[in-house]
Amino acid sequence: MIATGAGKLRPAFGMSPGQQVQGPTQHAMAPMEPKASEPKTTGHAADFTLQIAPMMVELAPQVVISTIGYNNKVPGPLLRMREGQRVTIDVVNDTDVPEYVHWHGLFVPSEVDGVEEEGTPPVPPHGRRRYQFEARPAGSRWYHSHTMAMLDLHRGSYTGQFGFFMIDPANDPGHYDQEVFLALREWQYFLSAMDQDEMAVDRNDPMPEKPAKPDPRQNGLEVSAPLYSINDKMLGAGDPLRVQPGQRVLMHLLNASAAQIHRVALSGHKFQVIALDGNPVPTPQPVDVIEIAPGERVDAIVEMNNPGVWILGELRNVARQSGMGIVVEYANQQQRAQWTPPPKSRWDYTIFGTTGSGTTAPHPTPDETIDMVFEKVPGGPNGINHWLVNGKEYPHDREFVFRQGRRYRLVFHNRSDDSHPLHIHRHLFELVELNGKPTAGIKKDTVIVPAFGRATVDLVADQPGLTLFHCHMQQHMDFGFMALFRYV
Ligand SMILES: [Cu+2]
Repeated sequence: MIATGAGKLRPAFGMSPGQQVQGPTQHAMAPMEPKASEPKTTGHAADFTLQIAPMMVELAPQVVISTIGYNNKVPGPLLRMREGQRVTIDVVNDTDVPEYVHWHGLFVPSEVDGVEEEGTPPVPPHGRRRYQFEARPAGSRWYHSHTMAMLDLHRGSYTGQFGFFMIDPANDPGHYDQEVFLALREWQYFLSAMDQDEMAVDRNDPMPEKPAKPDPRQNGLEVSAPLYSINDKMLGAGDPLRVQPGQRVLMHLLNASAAQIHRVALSGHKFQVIALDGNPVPTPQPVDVIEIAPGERVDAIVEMNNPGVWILGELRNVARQSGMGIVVEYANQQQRAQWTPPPKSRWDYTIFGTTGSGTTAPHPTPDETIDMVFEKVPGGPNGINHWLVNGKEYPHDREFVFRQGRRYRLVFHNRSDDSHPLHIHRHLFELVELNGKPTAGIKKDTVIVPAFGRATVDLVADQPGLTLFHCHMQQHMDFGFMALFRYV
């Protein structure tokens, strides 16, 4: 998905045929309607329509998979609008099962957040539902299916139901020459005891939550996949990303995977990271490698200052050779695409923040601290790993409670040997500490808590309504790794 034109907004996108950007239609905004489930009663046309239906994806010549997608595209149509705009989205469900479309990273009420646990009504099978909300905050958001999949690896985030949702700020800083949207994905998920996600854990890492004795139980099944892509194409199968020397390319990276944390590099280049989860960082920094977990977004500018033909791809050879990459081709360069492994580097969110110096505490004192402890139950029914939040699988007898206007400090204790991307709905949090390293100013909605690690985040409870919290790996979420916050 490539959009050209420096910072220009809709509708002037140079996209491949059939890949049309949906822009809001111009019309007078109707007053808010009652919760619409009957489209006949709605007074005006929607700004966007998403149709959920089975589809085929040609990942490469002669490699075609079947999945469920939005508008017969993977990713679905780019939904783009101005911050604060009131948006109406009709969702048509041409499948046999109820669906939920979740607007990830937006401040929207529970009734339209697209989450069953929060009380959003489903889009019924062969029916439709209208979602209406105000688009905010500005930044790289996304939308995706939020149904439970359990043992059905052809539902929820295992499918192609995901897309980019860009909310442009009132003042677009856009100092770039080209903008690209890159969604990382795997396909044809299966269950296996081999954990592909496992990245060599650095034994020197602080592991503040590591128990004294290792768990003797046999590990259970996790989700793996044989095929990888960026957007809908395996490495080499799609059009290259064509660039000119001297260009500044703004890359919107999204990990739309159901299961895997990815690390990517662009041979011969650095990424200047400017935003995490769509939120500008206090200290933009150049990095060789971006690590991005399911649910996360990273916006980075790449200075095209090294003419050639290069591969932007996953660091693990198996993932890149199975498709996770895209060729970056400078004008008038014809050689074979090159992959050169990046210098060894460690992803560290805190380098993009500000550090508290001396006596000035960068974070206001929280009104309350909530400790959340995450543990794995290896194996279990069907050999699947199960997950506990404070000793219990979801649902919990007593939910976690927010009082409106209060400032909360959430401390995530990961007592498992996997890293987990933890996501909270309808709110942003600020990273306070990661494995003992303090930081400030980094606003996110999803954070990787490393294996046996600890992350502390602050959040102001200012979005009344049920609020779901979960690991963004579909299988972990389905098998216990969820909690519900309730406002009192
Ligand atoms: Cu997880």
